[in-house]
Amino acid sequence: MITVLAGGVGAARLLRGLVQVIDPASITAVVNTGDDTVLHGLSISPDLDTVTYTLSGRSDDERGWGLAGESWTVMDQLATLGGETWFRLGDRDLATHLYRTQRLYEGARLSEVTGELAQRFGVHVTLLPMSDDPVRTRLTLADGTEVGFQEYFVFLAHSVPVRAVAFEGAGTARPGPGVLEALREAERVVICPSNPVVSIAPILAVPGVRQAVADRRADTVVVSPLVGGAALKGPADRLLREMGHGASSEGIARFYADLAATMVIDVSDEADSAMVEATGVRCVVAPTVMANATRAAALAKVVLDDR
Ligand code: FO1
Repeated sequence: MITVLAGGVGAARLLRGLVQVIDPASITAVVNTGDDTVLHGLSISPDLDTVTYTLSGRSDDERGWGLAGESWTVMDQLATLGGETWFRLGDRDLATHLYRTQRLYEGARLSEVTGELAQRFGVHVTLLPMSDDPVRTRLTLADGTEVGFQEYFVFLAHSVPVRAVAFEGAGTARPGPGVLEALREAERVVICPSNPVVSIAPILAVPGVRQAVADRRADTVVVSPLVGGAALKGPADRLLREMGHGASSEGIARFYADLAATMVIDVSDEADSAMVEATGVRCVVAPTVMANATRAAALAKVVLDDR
């Protein structure tokens, strides 16, 4: 079994590569729920949905979230009513949130609902929420105001400086069912090229998870989310700098030094490999920009085969 720590888009891309190279049923994804939010009374789990939709082949890859061929009738009507429409919920996507909200209301756990949705979407990778307990990423902006993740990422278009990041509820959250076992039993643990500060860190903040990954350091490989010191999408480079880690291959290596023995960096960053190795992390250089499924499969091979 291969176990991956997954955020949103970057993780979905690598998973799409992994399922081409090995049996999807042999892959378990521990997915970030720190982005989860309640809007219009609906329970929304963006990273779980992005991974589910992408693996089902029904995601809108252009947009990076939600479903392909989406219509926006409800959002348009809500706008005429003066409702909140800054967080765009497509008509089909809404069905997912209605289903999840109803099941949670009936007392089902997020992990159960995630399994039901994965099954309905024909996804054979095992998707595990990092926790069934609520963990919410909160950001304190440079001006002192505190906002929820989606307010930062969408409403503010992550275009504001951040002073601190916290994961509300992490202290009392329990690892989701199967999470620690998946980390202990995996032949290989893969940390996906998701945002280290707000997509991977919340997973590691769930008590027991960081240690479980550290215990597997020799078998853990991380794919850098940066290419040339920049994120391909989203605020990873800015947040890494703002949190004092540095937006570089070396900064990423230090961020994960006690968790992963190996790091994959892009060919354009080949010159960084000596510095990465100086941090005690073995460096593998390969194309990490997953522009299409073929490139994703090639990177998946590197991630799996290299020991
Ligand atoms: N991202 C946006 O930039 N704008 C949106 O309106 C938006 C809506 C949305 C709805 C459902 C969903 O699952 C994701 C959505 N996202 C949107 C992406 C979301 O903010 C990110 O996927 C994560 O939270 C960060 O990876």
